[in-house]
Amino acid sequence: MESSIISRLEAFATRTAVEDASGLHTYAELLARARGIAVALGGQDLNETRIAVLTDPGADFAAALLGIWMVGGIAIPLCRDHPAPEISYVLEDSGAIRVIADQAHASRFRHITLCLEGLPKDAPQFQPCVVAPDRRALMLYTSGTTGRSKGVVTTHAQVEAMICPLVSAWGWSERDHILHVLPLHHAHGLVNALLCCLWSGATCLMLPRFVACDVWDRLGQVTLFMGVPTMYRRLLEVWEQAGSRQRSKWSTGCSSVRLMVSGSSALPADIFVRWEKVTGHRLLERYGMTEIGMALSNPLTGERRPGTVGVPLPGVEVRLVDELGQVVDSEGQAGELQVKSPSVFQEYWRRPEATEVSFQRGWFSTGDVATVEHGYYRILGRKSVDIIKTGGYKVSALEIENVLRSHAAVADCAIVGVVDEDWGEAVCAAVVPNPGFTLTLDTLRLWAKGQLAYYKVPTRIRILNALPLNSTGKVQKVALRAAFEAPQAR
Ligand code: MCA
Ligand code: AMP
Repeated sequence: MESSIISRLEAFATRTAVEDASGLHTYAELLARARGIAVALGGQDLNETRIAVLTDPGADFAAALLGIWMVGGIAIPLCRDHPAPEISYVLEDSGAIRVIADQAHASRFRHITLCLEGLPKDAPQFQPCVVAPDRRALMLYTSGTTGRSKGVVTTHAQVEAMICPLVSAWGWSERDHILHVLPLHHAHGLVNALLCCLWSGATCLMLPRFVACDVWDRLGQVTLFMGVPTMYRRLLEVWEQAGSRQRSKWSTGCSSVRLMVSGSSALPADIFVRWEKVTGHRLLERYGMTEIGMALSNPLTGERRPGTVGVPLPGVEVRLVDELGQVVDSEGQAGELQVKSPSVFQEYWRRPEATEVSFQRGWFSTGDVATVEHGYYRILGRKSVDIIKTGGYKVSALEIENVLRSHAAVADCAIVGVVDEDWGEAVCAAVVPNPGFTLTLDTLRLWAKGQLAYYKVPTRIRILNALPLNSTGKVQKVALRAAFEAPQAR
């Protein structure tokens, strides 16, 4: 049996799968393009060879993903905004042997690139390979507490288990039309938005990137929208700055939308309230993680409680445990959230120890602390101060520290996530300069931009003579964070 997503897509042949900058693409065209790519990859079972993808958002991206799956490869979506060191790290760590790229990005890799422009538009004789559901399908890179990001590997069955509960819980159907503005190298944009859409035979309208006015202009054409809280805040800002005719046009457009979802980081209560006032929609907040897909969601029909992430999705078991690993079952008591579900990932790529320590007797430990209140879960924060969520992206403080320490002027540094209205948390750096060097935020930022993804580049800096340490010699990050948050520090 070929991968079940591919056989499902065949049933939607004449429907529009993707609308992008180059026009409309039917499901039949998408599959034809995927066959062309599969043949260019050799047309035979790749046995889980890693193939990276780097394109602008659109039908090419979807076709590349499907083409890789047609020949049993593991797909690794890359981020087009990442600087060369980040991309090289992912390629080396994953052992990817090819990058499928569009014209805009192909020149970045030369020798291992398969440029989409030169590939056949179809290979009608080609039959997708038989790929068992328990074979590896996807690798997404995500940060952890231990430094550089890790490849989260999911099988075809696990990808399907991420899609199916969302399709049923959020009522996806062929009639849906989603406005897609999320990055494609993370589960939010890839699974929740794109793959759920294709699985349902719906249409995905993919914009080149998130631009608030463009989103407002397009909302009237769709039935679904998904975003991170920073996007909703940006949308509210431009709405509030617009004239009254524009405002009313944008607000009225939202009546065609049946569902708007927020996730990837905590949705502030003020955004929930302002969004409802402006659009009439109560945002559906849900909780998930690259390693598990989505676990908790407010209901499609029924009460959506602001500040909570709802209840377990179909097939997902969750529990809270205390510091000793004992299950916490009293109302309102905080514990670490653990998850068991068919959608939980298989492994961190080539990191068996990291995989093992992230499970406790079959339960995946998320590192998030939560409570249950009247049946609904509330996320309180992360167990580790070294994990920062900024603009919906997860970043590791340790990874940034390691990079900054390689700068000649930096003797030592500490990175903390500081509460920020726009980004949720902002990446802030406390830096001890080497004697004889002067450091400014601008010079450090400029340099860091060449090394790190844009959302990992510090936005604020404090120059210190020494980092504050506790009695065991560890940096006092909680105190540092408080110093950044103090009103006089802003
Ligand atoms: C961008 N900038 C930042 C940050 N991001 N500065 C500080 N902190 C940040 N986090 C800077 C850029 O460097 C640039 O600065 C300027 O802001 C504008 O950047 P631009 O690229 O235009 O981005 P943006 O439009 O400002 O980006 C905001 C965004 C983006 C669209 C909200 O952050 C985004 O796409 N977030 C989505 C993340 C996501 O999908 N996460 C899912 C992972 P300069 O002008 O100086 O260069 S989580 C997940 O998948 C799990 C499963 C889940 O639960 O969903
Ligand atoms: P990632 O590792 O990038 O997949 O991000 C997963 C993390 O995002 C989770 O472990 C949470 O910390 C955070 N997250 C996702 N959704 C929410 C939410 N609705 N509220 C708070 N945190 C969230």
